[in-house]
Parts: sequence; structure tokens; C-alpha cells
Amino acid sequence: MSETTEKTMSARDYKSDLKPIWCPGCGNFGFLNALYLTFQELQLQPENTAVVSGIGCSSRLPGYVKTYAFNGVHGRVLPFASGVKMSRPETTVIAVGGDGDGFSIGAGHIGHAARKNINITYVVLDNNIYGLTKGQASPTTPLGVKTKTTYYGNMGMQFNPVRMLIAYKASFVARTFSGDPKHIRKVLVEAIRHNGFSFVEVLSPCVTFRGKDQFKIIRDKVRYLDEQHHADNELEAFDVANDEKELALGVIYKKPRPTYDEIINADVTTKAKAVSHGKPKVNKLMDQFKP
Ligand SMILES: Cc1ncc(C[n+]2csc(CCOP(=O)(O)OP(=O)(O)O)c2C)c(N)n1
Ligand code: SF4
Repeated sequence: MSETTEKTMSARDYKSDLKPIWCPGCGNFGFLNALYLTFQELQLQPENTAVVSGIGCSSRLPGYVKTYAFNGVHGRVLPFASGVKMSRPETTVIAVGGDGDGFSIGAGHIGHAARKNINITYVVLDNNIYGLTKGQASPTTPLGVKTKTTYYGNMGMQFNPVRMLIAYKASFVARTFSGDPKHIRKVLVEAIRHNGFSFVEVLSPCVTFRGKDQFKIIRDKVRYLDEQHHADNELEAFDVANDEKELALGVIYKKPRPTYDEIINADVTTKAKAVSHGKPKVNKLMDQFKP
């Protein structure tokens, strides 16, 4: 008989030996520290936890965490994370990446992971820019902002990730800010505990390519949701998401429903029973493939 012994974990135990090489002051530090504390609060066991990413400054994060970790290819964080979860359902899977990784090259994957309700937590460290490749516009760069690729000012409208994810039928959608690690932790604990696909947008300034004043700009623009907000009401959640002048922080939408693996397991079990009761049908089907 195998025995599993759970180790009591402190935040420090989740730190890998690699030292982050992010620029001093990068918003990603606040998130990383909050992540260690979240793991401690949930007492996640490293052998049952996987942090998976794409490519970007933010996607370096799995290297700094002492759990299973995978730094994949640009834009493919969700297929990797979904694969890990489907093959190892007992694993807590955290997918991490940037706004470029998630909403540009990887945009095609989000809707499907969300609508299928794959039981993972997807965190986008949204800095409104491509950081790693040195400052090109991303899908969340605000209108009019001058970047390396938008010399005359960004001409495309900025994506609204929270609104997008509610529309994609994600069962949990939240927004938080790397200038408030306590809030990140509160939101992340709830996101990881949520049974289903949870999406968390972290406003996480790139101080190098968006400017050091981004923390102040964001702080002046956010408000905290309280118990007056009904996160299970989709229309109310859309109203909150639609407000782009004052950005709401907290759990904006949450409506649990069966997860992808729960549906598959129930379905496969039912079908397996039907097949075993009706063997001739399967044989008849297989006969078609005989020479
Ligand atoms: C297939 C592919 N296309 C392009 C790149 C180049 N590339 C690397 S990271 C990146 C964007 C990084 O921006 P983001 O995902 O927002 O992350 P950040 O660095 O801002 O955290 C790009 C375009 C790549 N590595 N692979
Ligand atoms: S370039 Fe921007 S996102 Fe990348 S590490 Fe530096 S501050 Fe952070």
C-alpha cells in the first residue's frame, strides 16, 4: 500500500534557485510573491502542482517556482495546460502568460478552454505591451499610445479581456493588480479553488516600455468590488466589465458548472455501459474494417 505524506509548506519552499531576471520594479515581482503566499495558503504540494507558460517576460515565471513547471512556446500556454490537466486530473494547473501571448498569437485557444470549462487557472500578466521583444504594441495597448510598432500612435482599439472572457462563457473571471499583492492572493485563492476554468487578469506594469508612472496611473483608476456586486449575474458582470474608465478589481463573474473532465467521465461511463450491453453493434462496426 502506498502512503503519501503531505509536507507543511511555507512560501519560501516554493521558491526555486533561479533568481528572476525581470527589470527592477517590474509588476511581475508583486504577482510572483503573491503566488508563493497563495500556494502556502492552499498548502499545494509541489508534486501535485504545475505552472505552465508560453513565451515572454511574464512566461519566465515557471522557472522561479519549485513545482512542476513548463516554459513552452509563444501563444500555446493553454493547449499545454489543458493537456497536463486532462492527463493528470489530480494536478492543480496554473497557466501564466502575457497579453501578447494570450490575446495575440494565442487568442484562438482562450475561448475553447473557457467554453469547455477545463479546470485550470489562467493568469494573464497584462502590461499592455510586448515586454520581452522590447516594446511593440499588443492587443491591450491603449488607443493612441506610441510604441515601437505604432509610431503615429496605436490605431487599434484596446481589447477588454474581462468582457471577452465573460462572453466566452468562462465560469470564473477576475481582475487584480500587481501593486496590491494581498488582493492578488485573495483572488488567486478563490480562482484556484474554483472547480472549472478560472481567468485572472493581473494589471502588471512594464516599467521599462510603458513607463514607471504606470503603477500610479493604474492605482488612480481602480476600485474594489464589494459584496454589493452579484458575481453570479452575467448582465451585472458585463456592466462592471464595460466600465473602462474605472477598472473594477475582484471577482467580476463566477458561475460554477460541470467541468470538461466531469462531463467526459460521465459521458464515457454511460457510453461504455451501452457498448458492453450491446456488443453485437460494436462487432458489426468493426467488421467494416476487416479485409
Ligand atoms: C512563434 C513566435 N512568434 C514570435 C515570438 C517572439 N516573441 C517572444 S515573446 C513575444 C511577445 C511578448 O509579449 P507578452 O506575451 O505580452 O509578454 P511580456 O513579455 O510582455 O510579459 C514575442 C512576439 C516567438 N518567441 N515565437
Ligand atoms: S521589459 Fe517590462 S515586462 Fe519585461 S521584465 Fe522589464 S519591466 Fe518587466
